[in-house]
Amino acid sequence: MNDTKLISKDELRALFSAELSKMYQSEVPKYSTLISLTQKVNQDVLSNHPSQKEALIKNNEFDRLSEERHGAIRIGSAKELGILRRLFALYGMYPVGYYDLAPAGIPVHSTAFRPIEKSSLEVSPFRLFTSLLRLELIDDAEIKASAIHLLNQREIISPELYHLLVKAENQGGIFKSDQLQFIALTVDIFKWHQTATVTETLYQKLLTQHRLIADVVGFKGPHINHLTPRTLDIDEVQRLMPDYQITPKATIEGPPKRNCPILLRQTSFQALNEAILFLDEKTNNWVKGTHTARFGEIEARGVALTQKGRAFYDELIQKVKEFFPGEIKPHESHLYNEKLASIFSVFPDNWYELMINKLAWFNFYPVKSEMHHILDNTHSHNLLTLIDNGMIEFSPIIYEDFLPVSAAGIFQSNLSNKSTMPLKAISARADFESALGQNVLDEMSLYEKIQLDSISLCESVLNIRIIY
Ligand code: OOG
Ligand code: NI
Repeated sequence: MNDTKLISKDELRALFSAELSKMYQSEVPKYSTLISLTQKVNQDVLSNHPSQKEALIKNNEFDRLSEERHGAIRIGSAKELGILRRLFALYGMYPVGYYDLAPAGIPVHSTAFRPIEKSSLEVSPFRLFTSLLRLELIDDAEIKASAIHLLNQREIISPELYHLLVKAENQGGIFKSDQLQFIALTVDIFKWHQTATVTETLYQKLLTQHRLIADVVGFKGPHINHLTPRTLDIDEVQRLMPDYQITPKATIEGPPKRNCPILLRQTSFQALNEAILFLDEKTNNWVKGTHTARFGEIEARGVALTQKGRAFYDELIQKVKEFFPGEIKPHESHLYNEKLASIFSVFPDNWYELMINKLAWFNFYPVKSEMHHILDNTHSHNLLTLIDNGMIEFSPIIYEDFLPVSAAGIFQSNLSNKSTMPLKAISARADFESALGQNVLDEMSLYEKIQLDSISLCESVLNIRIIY
């Protein structure tokens, strides 16, 4: 093998995602169950709806589907965020979006590390929702000091991995000969540690501040807390979960079931109560305890919305929250779903309307046709006319990001209800970006670029200028 050949970031990310999934399956057997269930439901959808299969193939989404997942991690310090940003860049994963969870009473702010180019997304859209604890929101000075002290001492990256990282930064990527070790050492960062790094007394104190604080500060590293497969029919997975001995949360987060799916719908099962060990400072023996952090989640993805579409979505979801401000109980789920559907009935539910009203982002394709030569290239053509004349077709650009209201719902359903903190809703985006070492990328610009590139391609194939 040629030692100094670089492996592509896309290939590296696909392997990393697969290895992480393998590890999490061995750690959390219920995650394996969730994968089997999702695969079964996806198979059924594909065989019962050949047109949906065709659409996926056409949109280059078919191949990525079975490998598609996102994960989530929680980290404790600016230093950790900075180093992970450098590491993920080598996997072609860049920070997109700023999510402030403080208004929902959760002491973190987050970004999603993900690929950004269309061609990279087609190879592996793997994303990691990464939350940084906001220790400044701990009000107890003594607990805050212990947490900061512990996190300052913690090294989440091994010296071997740091060495490979610096080498890769200098040489412009990972050599094929280093790839296996690089991936294995990266996966290691996110493994579960059964032993806490704090005494039970301190753990209990951290817990009184917030469950998330105990989850981050009490352990050696940022264990992956869930991996989420993508399903083509989330309502069906939700319905079947109990048959697989999995209890889902009462409702699916996000928009209602629609003919033309928008954004993101998610559901999860309760975090597991897991056995852990604390070191008893008096006897120097390990003592048994429990910790709840890791859970299961599945999601269905639809079209990415434009600023206009997103503002409309936010307005409607806000209305729903006004009717159902707290966590929805299982016996209320029927009422909730009815209300959700009725409030969203004003949101257009066919692709053409979403497109002409510029509510969503689309890929445009020139249709293979002998008619092209009749197009007069001495003047510009209107995109809509070209669509109406059958010269151009379009398909949805899939949403690759997250939703803060849904994320808050997922966080909360896995913490206890008591676990929200009354936090002042002060956004700390500048602090987050300075810890990160760069500004987060703007998701809207990324979708807009994909759409514009697709129009440019139509222009060059049809040899005309197009106005949109
Ligand atoms: C992340 C919760 C949010 C999502 O998909 O929006 C989330 C966490 O619990 O760390 O997973
Ligand atoms: Ni998630």
